Amino acid sequence: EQNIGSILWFTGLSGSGKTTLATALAAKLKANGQRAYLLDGDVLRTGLCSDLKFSDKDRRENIRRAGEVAKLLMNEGYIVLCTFISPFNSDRQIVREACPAGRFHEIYVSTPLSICEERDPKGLYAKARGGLIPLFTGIDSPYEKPVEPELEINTNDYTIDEAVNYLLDYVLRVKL
Ligand code: GGZ
Repeated sequence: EQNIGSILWFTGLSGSGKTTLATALAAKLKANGQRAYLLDGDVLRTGLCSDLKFSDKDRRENIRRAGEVAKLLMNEGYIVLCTFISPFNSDRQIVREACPAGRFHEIYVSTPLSICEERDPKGLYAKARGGLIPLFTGIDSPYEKPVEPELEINTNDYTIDEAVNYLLDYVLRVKL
């Protein structure tokens, strides 16, 4: 049982807290002796997906590649924490359906746009509002909320520690 992998798929707007939460959760899982691997949008986009931009078509291809890599790692027994905006329900659904039942867990990081924009850690929202970044998610490119996510967390309502413990409780409850 210990070696069955799974995918924790974090979806949400830029600046919603996906990477922060997944990084902290991965550290806790590793400290518990579990094999965890963080697959992050920003990282993939500098390498495997460096040919892709932000059209709907490129985002779709980005998620397809991310899903394929995640499956390889899952099949080696890893808990794969994926952090991609992944704005389209259909793309997330394709990855879900390619996983054995119960191995894909969709975590909706539902921090509202207003908060993400207020945080603006990289100044991207300001640039997008100023017309310097076209097709920015939430501004002039859509984000489709998950229909039935396994978990939802609005990072504006909790400290990072609280949020990570909430995720850890879930991981224990579903026995990953
Ligand atoms: C959305 C963009 C864009 C546009 C650059 N739209 O907050 P970040 O900076 O660090 O994370 C965002 C990242 C999104 O990459 P993903 O691979 O997760 O996107 S998707 O799943 O939609 O393929 C953001 C930055 O790239 N970024 N331009 N136009 N985010």
